[in-house]
Amino acid sequence: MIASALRKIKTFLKSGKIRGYFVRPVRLAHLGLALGTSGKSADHPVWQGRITKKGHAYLRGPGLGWQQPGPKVWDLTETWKFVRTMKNISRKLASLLSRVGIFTGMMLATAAHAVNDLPGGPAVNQLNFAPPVTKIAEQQHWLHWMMLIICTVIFVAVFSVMFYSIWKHRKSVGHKPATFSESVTVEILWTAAPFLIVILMALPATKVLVAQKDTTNADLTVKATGYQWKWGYDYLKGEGEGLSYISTLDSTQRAMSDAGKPEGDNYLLKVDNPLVVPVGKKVRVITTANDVIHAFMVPAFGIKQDAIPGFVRDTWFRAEKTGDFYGQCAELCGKEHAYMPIHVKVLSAEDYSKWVEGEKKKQAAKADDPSKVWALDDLAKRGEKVYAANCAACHQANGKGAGPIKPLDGSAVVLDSDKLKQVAVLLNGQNNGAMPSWKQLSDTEIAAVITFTKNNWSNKTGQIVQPAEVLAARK
Ligand code: HEC
Ligand SMILES: [Cu+2]
Repeated sequence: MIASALRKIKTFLKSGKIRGYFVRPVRLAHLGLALGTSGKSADHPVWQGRITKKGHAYLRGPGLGWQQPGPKVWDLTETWKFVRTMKNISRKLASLLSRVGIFTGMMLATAAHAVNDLPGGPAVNQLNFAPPVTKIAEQQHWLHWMMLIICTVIFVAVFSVMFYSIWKHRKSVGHKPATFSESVTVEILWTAAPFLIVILMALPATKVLVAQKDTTNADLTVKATGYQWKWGYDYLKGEGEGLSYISTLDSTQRAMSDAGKPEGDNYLLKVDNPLVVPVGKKVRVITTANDVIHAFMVPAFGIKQDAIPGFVRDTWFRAEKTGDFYGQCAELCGKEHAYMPIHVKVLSAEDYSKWVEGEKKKQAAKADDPSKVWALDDLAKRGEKVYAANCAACHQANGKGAGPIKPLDGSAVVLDSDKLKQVAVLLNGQNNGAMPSWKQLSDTEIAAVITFTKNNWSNKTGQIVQPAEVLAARK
């Protein structure tokens, strides 16, 4: 490295631009300095300079031979080395930057074709929080930016002072360290100032936090229950009281995921039955879970609340806009954690009333009379649907199960002539919940799915379980 640098300098000196006449006084001053000669010779027309391989400088003036080797002129060669390194670095940086540029350009181009922002849901290349739809979310944004700005200002101020001081007082320019230790003024200042700043940030943050937790005086109370892997919504109080349904991932989404071919802006966010709420009304969401911990999160509303089995937690929101808003289970809850999205549909007051009416009618029509006596074929047909919706994810469509999930095809429990055995498994679960309890299904649904399993695949028991038998077993 140094050898080659020297060679370059030698060529430069020999190039004629310099021989016999130092065109650049600065350079000569350098050499002169290195040789210990006076700077005056700088503009003498007939000085000649040369540098040996070892970095020694020779100087020849009028009437003088080559002077004995002076001190090494590393300053020149080092300067040259530095310039070369800097050039190298900047060239490498430029090529890296252009490569990064090309790469992101490609990514943006492909992404732009594939998906668009989902209003109320995630945006393409989203950096900021979701656009707020509630006062709370708005305040969270404000807090976030306020604190980020304060932190940035402090960061820049502290590091500027630090770097400036280090640079300005470095040893190589001859600075001697000060010898004082302890300064009461400074110590009081740097304790009091951060304390004040923290208090200033904590005050508004606490205000928002308290507002977030104030779930009183709700217009509507909905219980959200986390299941592996879906949400159950029960309207407990307010308009729509008594409505209750399960919200699962839309089956087309599951198919796309299985095929590895995502499509659409609401990929894995589309559900069969969204949570429907009225606009401008305070909605209290009570969260709990049936199996493991889940979490109910809707970013646009600024809410995120754990749903814990055996516990009840709550949160609230008042949506200020109608529309569709999306969230997801936000607590790792098993292998299909990514498949239990939350879709909240905010309707105007009239639309909401209409929706409630319609749902009430539907539920009444669907409400199965548990005392109805079914024919085997009808019940099994109904059971096939229940099975596909609830059981096939684990036991497979062919009833063979997988790994620790026992097969139902040929299972002793399913074939047993004591029908109550399987009824008990479905109502209570088995093996500490490895097989979950299905008591949230209706008597008819449970009776139907049992009848289906008892008369499908190689199971040909001819047995039928009537809803009344399930109802009786519940007690
Ligand atoms: C989350 C996965 C999962 C789902 C969903 C599920 N099961 Fe199971 N099921 C299991 C596991 C695991 C077992 C085995 C438990 C054990 O080790 O004893 C099991 C066992 C059973 C058994 C007992 C089998 C035997 O031979 O002991 C029956 C009956 C059964 N399930 C029926 C159903 C029905 C009907 C549904 C739908 C309503 C269903 N399961 C949904 C996981 C599941
Ligand atoms: Cu979950």
